[in-house]
Amino acid sequence: TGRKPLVAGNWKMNFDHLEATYFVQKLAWTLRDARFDYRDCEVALFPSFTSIRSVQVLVEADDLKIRYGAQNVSVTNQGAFTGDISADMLSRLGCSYVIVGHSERRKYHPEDDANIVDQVRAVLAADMTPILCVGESFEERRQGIELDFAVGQVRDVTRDLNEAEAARLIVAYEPVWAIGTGMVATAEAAQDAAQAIREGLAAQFGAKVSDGVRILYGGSVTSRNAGELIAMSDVDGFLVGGASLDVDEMARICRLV
Ligand code: G2H
Repeated sequence: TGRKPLVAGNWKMNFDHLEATYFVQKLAWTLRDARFDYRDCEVALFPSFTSIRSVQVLVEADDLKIRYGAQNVSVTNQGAFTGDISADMLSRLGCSYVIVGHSERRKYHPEDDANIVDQVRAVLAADMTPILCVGESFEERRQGIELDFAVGQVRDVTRDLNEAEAARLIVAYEPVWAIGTGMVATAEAAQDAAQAIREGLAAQFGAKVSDGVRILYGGSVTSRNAGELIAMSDVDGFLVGGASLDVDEMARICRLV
């Protein structure tokens, strides 16, 4: 496909900066021992804000090929916004990616589509790549409208982007019912959703853009199910939560991709 697979480890609210440092070192050693080739698969980690600087120092000191990013970002660039972190601050820490619109953010914080659109714009303006998360809840799946729902979520966030901006997106399809539940989507269901999202992007931005956009699957990914999921033609990698907290699991998933 020409799309380089990406394994993204979303640590959520886990690991302090010492645990993060230890993990990155151990993952780098494990992949080195396995003669893992970063040209075949990109590896990215998403620490808490408080650990990003430690990860940066280590990655730069040891010239690691592991990339990293943030789990969330402010929509404004600076000023009187107590507790917020701007996209520029993240890009100066060497972040390549920012996860935008994760269902846990949508659920626990007032993040609606308008806010998510602004986050995507802020990330793009700071020369980083947004990983836009979409996915239906159990209710939409029960009604059989899951594909329309996920495609609609992508459309709602991207409708005002131009082709060049859309081409820089990564989309993560994460059915909410599969997140942290151990109930992984079947490979066929993940493929159907990824394909529908790609077709939606093609209708909006043309085939050249949609062919290049990487679409990840997320939701209870482990080394036991990653192999059959990545075999699907429109699944270009994973957003891994729980399993990304285990170095050996993370390394195994990277090697399957
Ligand atoms: C989905 C995923 C990572 P988990 O949220 O974003 O988490 O793999 O624990 O289901």
